[in-house]
Amino acid sequence: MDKPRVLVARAIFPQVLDRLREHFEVEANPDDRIYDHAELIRRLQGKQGALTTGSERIDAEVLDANPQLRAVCNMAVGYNNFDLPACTARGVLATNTPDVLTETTADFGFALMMAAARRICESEHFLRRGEWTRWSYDMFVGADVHGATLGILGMGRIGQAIARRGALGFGMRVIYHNRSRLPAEQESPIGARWVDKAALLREADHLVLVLPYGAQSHHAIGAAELAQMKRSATLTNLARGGIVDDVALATALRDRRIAAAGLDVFENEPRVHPDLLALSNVVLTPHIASASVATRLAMANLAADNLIAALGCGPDAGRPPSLLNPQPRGAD
Ligand code: 8YV
Repeated sequence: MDKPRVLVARAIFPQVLDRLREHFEVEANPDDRIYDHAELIRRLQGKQGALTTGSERIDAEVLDANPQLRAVCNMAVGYNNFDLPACTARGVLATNTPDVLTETTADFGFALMMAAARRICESEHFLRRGEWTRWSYDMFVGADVHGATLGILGMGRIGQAIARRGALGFGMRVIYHNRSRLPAEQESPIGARWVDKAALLREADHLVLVLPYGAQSHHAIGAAELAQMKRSATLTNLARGGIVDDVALATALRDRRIAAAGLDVFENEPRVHPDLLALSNVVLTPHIASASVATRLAMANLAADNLIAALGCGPDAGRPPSLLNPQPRGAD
């Protein structure tokens, strides 16, 4: 019997490609080109499955042009690049990579928050420019992290992992806002307290954004929200561009409405708004929160496990480990 055909839309670890080749006829992308929508649609012709990343948009147009497609497996926990209802309506299994990146992403979020609070990048650039000639009492004074109030918007797995680091490692008081409150047994070990969004903005010394992106969270942090924050506060966005209004944030940082920010994601990434690039009180990183070797390998392997199982192969045949649409039409 012919092996099913799959597209691996971006370059991934060769050993993961080898695993996929045991089950599938694989079209890979060794040059790691980013396909535009038309090319993605064309390359999916005749493919039963796809391993995608955040750069591939899987929408109704892609699905309707490829009715043979049965599974789309994202190498990311976020899946705002998928039109999930459109997948479900067409019986296409959709999967993501939760859990394997939680701790790595939380480490990075903490690092970004600390870099912003303690002005690590700004002071390093100053030193490299040869401007460090003497000590002074107020040189690069920033905000303490230990003992401060950590505010978390979006208390999912990654939010909770950041809260644990703050509470248990740095003696921080943790407040959070989320659609649903955590059960008491999850709140109490870290002393986390649910507050409404206004209180979160008002009380946080360091606000970290870890909520999913969608129509409801678009510009969840804009000029009005930034105006409610402490002038000494920092803002860290690990989640998705578009949750923060980048122009409003650049204005708030320029006017010292808030003290500093750490951003791993941007509204039009990989393009970064020039107003942000021009500021020294913002730490900018290129969407690398999950980028440890071990975690990226685990993400690629989980995406492969999902694809293998979704197309009826391997030990989990028919039961992909992280299925997003448990009951797609016609999938049983
Ligand atoms: C990915 C991410 O690296 O998992 C996510 O949602 O944002 C990152 O870990 C990126 O989306 C590439 O797919």
